[in-house]
Amino acid sequence: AILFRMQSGITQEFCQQIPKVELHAHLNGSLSNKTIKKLLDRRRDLKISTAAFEKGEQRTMGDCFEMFKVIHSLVDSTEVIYEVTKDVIEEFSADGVKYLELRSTPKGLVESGMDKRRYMDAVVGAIRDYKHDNDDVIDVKFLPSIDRGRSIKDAQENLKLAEEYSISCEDIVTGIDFSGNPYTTDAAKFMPVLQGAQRVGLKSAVHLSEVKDRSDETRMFLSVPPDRIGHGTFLTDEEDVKSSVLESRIPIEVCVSSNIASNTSPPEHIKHHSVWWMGQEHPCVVCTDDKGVFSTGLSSEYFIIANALSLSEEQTLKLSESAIDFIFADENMKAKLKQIWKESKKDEV
Ligand code: 6MZ
Repeated sequence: AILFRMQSGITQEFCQQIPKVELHAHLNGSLSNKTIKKLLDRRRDLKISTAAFEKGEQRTMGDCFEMFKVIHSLVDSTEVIYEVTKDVIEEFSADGVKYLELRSTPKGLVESGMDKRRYMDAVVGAIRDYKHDNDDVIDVKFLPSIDRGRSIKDAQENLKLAEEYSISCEDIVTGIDFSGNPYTTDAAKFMPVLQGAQRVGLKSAVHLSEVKDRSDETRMFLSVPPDRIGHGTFLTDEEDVKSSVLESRIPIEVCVSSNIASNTSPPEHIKHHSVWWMGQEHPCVVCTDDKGVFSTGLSSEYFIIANALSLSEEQTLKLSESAIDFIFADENMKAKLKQIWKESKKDEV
């Protein structure tokens, strides 16, 4: 159990120690250096330069999407998907995450015989096996992603798979993610897909206003509406958008390091848009986005937020607990998690 200290100033250790919920993690962006190195060593034939992986925090949004391409060339079979999914779950668990929603774009690759269905099976299988082999230390859900950089046909296929797996694997697939390069400008074509997801009862986490000047698109997607907002970096640019989000109480998934590294947020933590939203008591969930690509972890993100907002230890724990209300899971799961938080407070001083 956690021993609360009276003094102010949150430590990295404290953030590591508290139970946490991770709701915005792209599988292939979450591969650690260790996992990448393992894959690079195995695939010397691809002659991938390691330079792309050495930039650390000096990465623009463009660099990130270049990195995803490189990572995708390494994660090219169902065996590798299965393996890296387990690695990522293990790392989140070691960082104190008790409930994780992993999102990933189902892909097919003719060369390795991997089709989208096998991709789904590999992720679901890894989640099940990890839980089984590790005494239920972490609960994991899978949100198939729709990539706005790809075609509408691709999106519809992913939606269909998400729907099918939400029936056959209802304990694991509970919703979808809408993501991809935010600079693509024809996202309107995906409206029927988001509406379709809602119609079949899938929850949706939608990247909104991650980059500037997307207010029309944001208004359109907000009309669905999504169940959670990814980033929402520029939601406050337009009065009507800002007030409709405030009124809707749709939670915002906050990814500070990702936004700073991809240059959509100023480097000072205190200037991150989430500080304004939290000041309005709007629901916000601290997340990592791509812990590998941005060299971060969930406890580091809590450390950043807690210090930017001068939170006490109690307030930081309360913030991590508040995320439980926004998970894409049923009431039993919420009750199970609330019990974990309760236990962690037992020795409060
Ligand atoms: C939008 C992002 C993202 O699906 O192959 N992705 N989409 N904004 C971001 N901010 C930095 N970070 C990651 O994981 C990689 C994919 O996740 C999405 C992109 O579509 C990227 O190709 P998966 O597991």
